[in-house]
Amino acid sequence: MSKKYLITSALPYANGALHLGHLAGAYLPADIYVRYLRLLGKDVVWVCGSDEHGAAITLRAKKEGISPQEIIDKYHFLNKDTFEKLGISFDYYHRTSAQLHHETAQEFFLKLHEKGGQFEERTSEQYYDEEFNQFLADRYIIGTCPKCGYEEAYGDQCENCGSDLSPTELINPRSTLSGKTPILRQTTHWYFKLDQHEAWLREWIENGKMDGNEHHNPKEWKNHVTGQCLSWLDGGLNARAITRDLDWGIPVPVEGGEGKVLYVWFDAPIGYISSTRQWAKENGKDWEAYWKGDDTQLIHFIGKDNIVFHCIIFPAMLKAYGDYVLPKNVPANQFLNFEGQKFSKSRGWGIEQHEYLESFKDFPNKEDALRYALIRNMPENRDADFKWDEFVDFHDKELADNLGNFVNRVIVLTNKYYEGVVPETTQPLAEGLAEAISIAEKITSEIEHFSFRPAAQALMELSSWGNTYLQEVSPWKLFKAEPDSPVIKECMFNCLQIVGLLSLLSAPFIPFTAPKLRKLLNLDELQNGDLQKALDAIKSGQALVSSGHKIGAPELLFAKVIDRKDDSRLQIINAQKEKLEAVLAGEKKAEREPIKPTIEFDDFTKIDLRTGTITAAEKVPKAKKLLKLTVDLGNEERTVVSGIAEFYKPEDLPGQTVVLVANLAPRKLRGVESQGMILMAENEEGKLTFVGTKEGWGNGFVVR
Ligand code: B3M
Ligand code: ZN
Repeated sequence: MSKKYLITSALPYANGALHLGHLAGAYLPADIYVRYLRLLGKDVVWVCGSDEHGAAITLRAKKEGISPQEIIDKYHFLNKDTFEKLGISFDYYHRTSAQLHHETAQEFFLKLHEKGGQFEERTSEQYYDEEFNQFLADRYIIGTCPKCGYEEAYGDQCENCGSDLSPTELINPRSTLSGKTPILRQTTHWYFKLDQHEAWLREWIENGKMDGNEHHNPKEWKNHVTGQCLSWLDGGLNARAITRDLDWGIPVPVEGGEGKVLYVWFDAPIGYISSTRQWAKENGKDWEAYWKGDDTQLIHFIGKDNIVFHCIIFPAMLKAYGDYVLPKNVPANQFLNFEGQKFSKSRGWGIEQHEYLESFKDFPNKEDALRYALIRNMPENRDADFKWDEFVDFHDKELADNLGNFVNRVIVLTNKYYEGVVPETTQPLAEGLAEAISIAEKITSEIEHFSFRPAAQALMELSSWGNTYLQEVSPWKLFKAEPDSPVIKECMFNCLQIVGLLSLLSAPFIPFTAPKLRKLLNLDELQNGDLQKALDAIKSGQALVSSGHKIGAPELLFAKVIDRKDDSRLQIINAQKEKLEAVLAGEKKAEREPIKPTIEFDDFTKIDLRTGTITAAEKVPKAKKLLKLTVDLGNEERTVVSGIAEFYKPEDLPGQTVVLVANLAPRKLRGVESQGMILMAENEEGKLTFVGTKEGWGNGFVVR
C-alpha cells in the first residue's frame, strides 16, 4: 500500500470573514504543502470546512438579530468562495452543521461512552437565566473582573487584563440575555478524563514514541509547538467538560442529554473526519484508509492558539476511540500582525481576504501578489508583521525584477534569436545546471520541513541564479558577431530548462503564475506527479524543454507597483495606507477628555459670560506664551492676560470677537492684572482657537 497523506487546516468559525492573518496561519502553508505533494504524485487528501457550532455563533446571531443558521450560511459561503478565489485548493470544504458530521460526532461520543472508562458524569452548579429559562454559556455572563475591576469581563475571560476566569468568580454577574442576575442551578455534564492520558501523551510529544515504537521524530516538530505542549503537560491535565447547556449544536445522544449539546471543541476536530467521509463518498474513496491506515501521514495546519486542542486533546480522543492514526506533525504558525498592530475587526485594523480581492480587483495577478507577500513574511517560528511597503517590495523586487524579468528575457531572446525554437546543444545538461538543480532540491527540502518562507526565498535564488548566469554569458554581446555561436545556444538552452523548473517549482507558491510560465514555454498544463517526473528527468540528464520544441510568445507576468508611467497600482496601495491613517486619526479624536461630572443648572448660572471684541493686543515682556489683550465689553473695557501667544500674533487680533468670563476674580500674571478670562477651544494637538460671535454682532451681551 502506498503512503497516504491526510492534511487538515483548522476549521474557521462561520461567524465572520477571515483576514490575512488567518490565511497566512493555517491555509496558505497547507496549500503550498498539498500542491507540492500533488506535484510529486502523492496520494493526498486535504480537508477543511466551517466550524458552525459554539456560543460565539449564537452570540453573534443575537447581536445581529438573526438566526444562527443565517450567520453560518452567510459566512460559510463567503469563506469558501474567498478561499477558492485565492487558490486555496482544499479537496473538501465541509460544514459541521451537515447531517453527516452530526452523525459522525455522535457516533464518536457514543463509542467512547459505551466503551466505559473515558467519560464521567459530574454535577455542578452553573448560572441559569430564569427569565430565558436556560443555562448560560460562559460568554453569556458578564460581570466585574475580580482581578482588575473591569466591569464588562466575560465568564471565561477578562478582555481587559487577560485573566482566565470562571463565571462564578465574576463580581455582580449578569446575564447578557435578560440583563438580570443569574441564579446558580445544578446541571450534569459529561467530562472526558483527559488526565488519564497524560503519561502516553508526554512520551509521545517528548520522544515521538507510541506504545514503545517510534511514531515521529520529535526534532521535526517546531520548538514552539513542543514547548507549549510540554508546559501544558507540566501543569497537569484535568478532566474536561465535553457537553454544554445550549440549544445550538449537536445533541448529546445519550439518556440525560436532553437540552444539551456537545461542546464545540469536542465536535469541531471530528469535523476533519466527517469532511474526509463526505469527500470519500463523493469521490468513491475509502475514508478509513486515510484515517486508520498504517501508512498515513496526518498533518494538522493550525495557528498557535489551537495547539493544545490538536496536540493533546484531539490525539487523546483519537487514542481513546482506538484505530485512528495520530498526527505526524502539527506545524502550527505563530501570529501575523498588521502594520505593527494586532488585526482588529472592531477597530478596522487589517484587511479581510474578500476585502483584499475587492480592493485589488484591478491589480494584475493580485492573488499571487498577496500569496507571495504572505509567504515571504510567514509567521512560521515567531510572530510576523504584514506591511504594505513590504508587499510592494516583495512584488516589485522579487516577483517582477527577479523572477518575471528572468523569464521574460529568456522568452524574448529565444524568440529573437531562434524564432522561438529551443536550440540544440552538445553540452551535457547536468553539468551546466548542477547548481540550479541543487537549488531546486533546497526548495523541495524546505517545503518538506514546513519551512515555506525559506522555500520561497530559495525559489527566488533559482531565478536569481538564472539572471546571473544570463548576465555572465551576455548573449546579446556575442550575438552580433557570431549569431550561430554554440555558447549562446547552450546558454539559452540552459536558461529555458531553468524556466521549465520554475514553471513547476513556483506552482505551490504562486499557482496563478505557474500556468502562465507553462504557456510561455508552450508546455502542457501541470498534472499531478509532474514535478517528480521532471526532477527525475533533469537529474538523469534529460531536458524539460527539448531542443526543437517551439515555445510561446512573451507576456508580462508582473506589472510593478512603482512605475513612473503608470501609478494606478501605487494608488491601490496608497488607498490602503490612507484607510489606516484614517483609523488612527479617528481614534485620536475619540481619545478626548472625558466629560466632567454633572453639575446643577444653578452652578452654571454662577458664571457670567459676555460677548466682547478685542481692540488691542501686545506681548507680555519675558513671557513667551502670554498676550495682554484689551477687550471691549460694550459699556466697559477689560484688560485680560491670555496664554495664546504661540497661536496668534498681536497684530492679527484687533477685531476678533470673544466670549469672556466676566465675573472671574482678578488675578495678577507677570505683573499685569487680568480682569477676566477668554474662552478658547483646544484641539487634540493642543492648538487653541477663539469661541466667539459673528464680527460686529455686539459687545457685552450675556451668553447663556
Ligand atoms: N474554529 C477555532 C479557531 O478558528 C476553531 C478551530 C477548530 S479546528 C478543529 O481558532
Ligand atoms: Zn480583569
